[in-house]
Amino acid sequence: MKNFKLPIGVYAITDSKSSKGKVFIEYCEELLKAGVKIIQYREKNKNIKEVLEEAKQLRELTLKYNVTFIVNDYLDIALIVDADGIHIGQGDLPIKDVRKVFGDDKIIGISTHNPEEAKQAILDGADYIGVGPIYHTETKVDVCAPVTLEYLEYVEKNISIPYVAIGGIKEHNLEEVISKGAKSICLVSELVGAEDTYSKTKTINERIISSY
Ligand code: TZP
Ligand code: MG
Repeated sequence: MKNFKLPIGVYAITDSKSSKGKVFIEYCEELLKAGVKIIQYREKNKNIKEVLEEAKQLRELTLKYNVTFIVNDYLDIALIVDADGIHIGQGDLPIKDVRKVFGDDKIIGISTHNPEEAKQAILDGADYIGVGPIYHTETKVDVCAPVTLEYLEYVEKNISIPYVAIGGIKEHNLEEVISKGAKSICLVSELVGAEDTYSKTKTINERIISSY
């Protein structure tokens, strides 16, 4: 997508593992009501029909709230539900091939862990990159060691496309991430697993926005 910008504030991601049995569409609505402007559907533990059903539900909700909707991993489901974008990992289909099928008007994001991957993402035509895990995280399995604030600083200074900081970010270390210049920040378990997802998300989203 031409001139894509990530919205300043929380980049929300769904996660059934962190959600402590909450009803999927209910905690999603809390995230959106709290002011989140982008949400990624990410589900690693359900079968394809359940994934499709939830993706359809969240697509409806994001249209109602006018929020950008990204699907993790599943190109077929992103196409079926007409998502705004897809988020892929280093081990997934190459960006160039995804672009051929998904089209120029769609958003493609890719997770990166070092400067080489970030530079390659630009060459491949990614619209934004994920930068993480900044800190230790339990949410993503088979994740690499934390990339630390050092890689975040590198991206802030050297990478021209938008990025989202992710991984182990909580209310207590949020300031550190903001201080490096991150404007789009993803907290998964901290928000999805919060006792009051709405209030926690609202507070954190406003803290990021008011820093700029
Ligand atoms: N990619 C890198 S870390 C991560 C993903 C999807 C999970 C982040 O979850 P949390 O709970 O905010 O550490
Ligand atoms: Mg993936």
